[in-house]
This record gives sequence, structure tokens and C-alpha cells, in this order.
Amino acid sequence: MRIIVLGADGYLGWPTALHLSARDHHVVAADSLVRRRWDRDCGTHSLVPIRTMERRVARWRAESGRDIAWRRTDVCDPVALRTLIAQTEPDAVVHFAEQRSAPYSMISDRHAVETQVNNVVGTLNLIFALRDVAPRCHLIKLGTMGEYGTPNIDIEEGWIEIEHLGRRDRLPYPKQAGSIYHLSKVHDSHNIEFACRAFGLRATDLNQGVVYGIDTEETRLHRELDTRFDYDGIWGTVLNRFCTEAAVGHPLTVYGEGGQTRGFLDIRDTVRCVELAALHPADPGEFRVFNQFTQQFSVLELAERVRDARAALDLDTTIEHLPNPRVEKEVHYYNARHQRLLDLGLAPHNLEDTLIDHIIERVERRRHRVRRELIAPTVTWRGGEQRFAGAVPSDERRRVMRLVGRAAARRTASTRVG
Ligand code: NAD
Ligand code: USQ
Repeated sequence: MRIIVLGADGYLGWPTALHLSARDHHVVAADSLVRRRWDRDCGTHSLVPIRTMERRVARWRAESGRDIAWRRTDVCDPVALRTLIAQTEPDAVVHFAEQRSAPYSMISDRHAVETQVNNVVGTLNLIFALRDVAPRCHLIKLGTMGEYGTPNIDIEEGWIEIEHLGRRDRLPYPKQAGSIYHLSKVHDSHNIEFACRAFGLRATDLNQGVVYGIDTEETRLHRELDTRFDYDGIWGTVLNRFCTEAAVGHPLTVYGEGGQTRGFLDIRDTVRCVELAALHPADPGEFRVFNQFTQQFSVLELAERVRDARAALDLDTTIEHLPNPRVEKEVHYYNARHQRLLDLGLAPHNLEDTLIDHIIERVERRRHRVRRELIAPTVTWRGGEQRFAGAVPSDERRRVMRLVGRAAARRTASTRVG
């Protein structure tokens, strides 16, 4: 198949491009490299050094004898995106190219707007480019389990049968996202579902859980093929953070009670899920949703898994319950279906202590690069991030942000009293 991977410089996009190329698909890798800029703006960095895209594809050619075509492209540039699609004539486009951090989207109004514009506009550009240039192409879109929130009923795969006042229908599953970022994914899903109905596009929305892991079969071939690994309070996801914290002797940072339950998957399963979706395309006009995760855990369970894996090696790890910087339920019901990718042949890598040990061991080799001051969460849902340089370009702005922060704190206090 001819497959475009959008967001190919990212944590998941790069290993996916390699995985598809290794299986003889013709891969075009595209990215605007904006994530490297966001890292500079936030003062964050990938723990594992990542090479330029030019270097990565050259190394892949040297190791595998296969070509990945690299095209620097911003999906928010409609002309560039159309040109890429017209020149490639893809069978599938895998769309990873979004701002994907919930804390980043909550730093300030500017970051909220930037997140939703980047994500929603990019996806709209893609929808219209496909309609006009490649209407039979299969759109494989990375969504998120966080679109559903944590309802007190079972979570279905995208659609739910509802009986209301004696009538029945199959309707999109209700969404209750937990951040401005997660909401951008809800808006994308609605826009894509409409495009399938209105334009006859074929799409698979992969509602993915939280990913963990540091490498895949292909990235292991050479250190120049490494993918990025985030551990800081803005970009790091929970299990990768806990493994980093354990590696440097930092307490594991459980937010609040830690009963927050989510779907999780190994990065090796991400790349396989995308391949399975590509090999089994949606029908024309079909908007298909797969819940892409393999196991559910609470945050506290994960911390305990990491602590126990360390204890087995006679190493002490402490768990610290921090005040939760987010607004989210800390104890709740959670049961989400995730059958459809298993039906297509996914053989999950369940979380093993050996994998936790492997991530920690890889981090330990880079422990000199861990900047401990980046570990604490700095963005709160109610008050944003007052210390963030990008959010405070002027003294006046700094003053306003301080006031906003204080007002949010007062509101929270009075809500508690009330
Ligand atoms: P990442 O930040 O590592 O990679 C995203 C890539 O997209 C970056 O390289 C960035 O430069 C690029 N990008 C962003 N906006 C772009 C634009 N306008 N044009 C071109 N390129 C652009 O993120 P990731 O962890 O690899 O996540 C990839 C996708 O998977 C995201 O859509 C994310 O929402 C989704 N997802 C990730 C996780 C996870 O745990 N990492 C879980 C569920 C869903
Ligand atoms: N958490 C902690 N301690 C930490 C970090 C996080 O307790 O040090 C908690 C959070 O409060 C939250 C849970 O762990 O309850 C998950 O947080 P996360 O940062 O690992 O994941 P999240 O913000 O939901 O976002 C990540 C990716 C995002 C993707 C999402 C999948 O960054 O792109 O969409 O996972 S899901 O969670 O299923 O929506």
C-alpha cells in the first residue's frame, strides 16, 4: 500500500512509519517539526536524543535497504497538504499530526486556541483534500479514549444503541472530554463522521489509550532510529514518567487519590493496530471507531506495579500523592470495550515487569539527561501555568495571569466551602 504518515517525527509516528516500511508498504513521512519548536518553547526535551528526519530516513535506508520519503509539511497549510496527497496518491493516510498534550492545552488561552486551531484545522484540511483529490483513500485518524471521559456506564466503541421513549437508534457515544486537547479530538471525530456521511469518505477513528514504552522492533536496530521519550510534567505520559522517576530515585507522582482509571497499550501494539486498520479499510461512507488499548489500570495500580518491579530488584521506590493539578474524577467506574482490533488479529503485549525493568534500564543509561526540575506538574486546570514563559510575553500579561490564578484559587476555595 502507499501510505502517508502525518506526524512522522513524533513518538508514535516515527515507529509507525518504520513498522509499515519494514512490511513493504511504500511510506511517505510528513511532519511540520512543530513539536521540536514546542519543546524549545516549554524548555522541555526528549530524554532519548532524536536525530533529524533526514538522518533517520538515511539510517533506515542503510539498515533495511528500504526507502521512506520524507516531506516537511504542515497539515494546517491546505495547499501543501493537497499537493502531498495529489503527488502520493495514497491508499491510506495515518493522521498523528496534532498537539497532543492535555497540560499544554491548559497553560493559557493562547495554548488552548493554538491546540484547537492546529488540530481541528489540520483535520478539516485533510478531510477536504481527501474529498477533492483522493476520495477512495482510507483516513486513519488518531483519536483518544479521553474523548469519552469517565461515564458511570460501559464505554462502547464509538457508537451506542439507545432506547428513548419507546424508540431506538444507533448514535455516536456521548463525549465528555477532560481537557481542551481532548476536546479537540471530539471536534475532529464529529467532523470526520460528518465527512463520511456527506462526502462518502472512509475513515477509522482509533480512540487510543495512554501509550507506554521506549522502543519497537525497528527502532532497536540502531540508536539513530530511536523515537522520542517524554518524561516532563507537560509532555510525559504517566507510565513513562513513573519509570523515569523510579530510574532517578524520584517519588512516583500520583495525582490525587490515584483511582483515575484509563486504557493503556504498549507502543509495539500502537504500530500493529495502525497496520491492522490499514490492511482492513473502512467501507466508503463508513465512520468506524476502534478503542485502541489493551489493558485498564488505575494510576495508583501503575505506581504500585513500578514500585513492586523495583522491590523485586531490592530497590526502594516511594509513591507520593500530589494535589491533583487537573479536574478529573479520582474514583470512578470504568469499563471500556476494546474488541474490534482483537477481532482483526491484534495479539497484545500485556504489561510485564520485564518491560517496566527494560524502560527503567534504558532511562538509567540516560539519567544524566534527566532534568529533575521538569518532573513536577506545573500546569493546573483551574489556574493555567503562571511561570510559563510563552504564556507571559509582557509584564501586563504576567499581572493578568497572576490575577486569573488568584481568582481561580478563590473560586475553588469558595466552591469547597459551599
Ligand atoms: P508527538 O507530539 O510525539 O508527535 C506529534 C507529531 O505531530 C509531532 O512530530 C509534531 O511535530 C507533528 N505535528 C503537530 N502538528 C502538526 C501540523 N500542523 N502539521 C504537521 N505536523 C504536525 O505525539 P505522539 O505521542 O506521537 O502522538 C501522536 C498522535 O497520537 C496524536 O494525535 C495524539 O493525540 C495521539 N495519541 C497519543 C497517545 C500517547 O500516549 N502518546 C495516546 C493516544 C493518542
Ligand atoms: N497522572 C498522574 N501522575 C503523573 C501524570 C499523570 O497521576 O505524573 C494521571 C493524570 O492525572 C491522568 C492520568 O494519569 O489521570 C493520565 O495522564 P497522562 O498524562 O498519562 O495522559 P493524558 O493527559 O490523558 O494524555 C495522554 C496523551 C494524549 C492521549 C491520552 C490518551 O498525552 O495524547 O490522547 O494520553 S487517554 O488518556 O486515553 O485520553
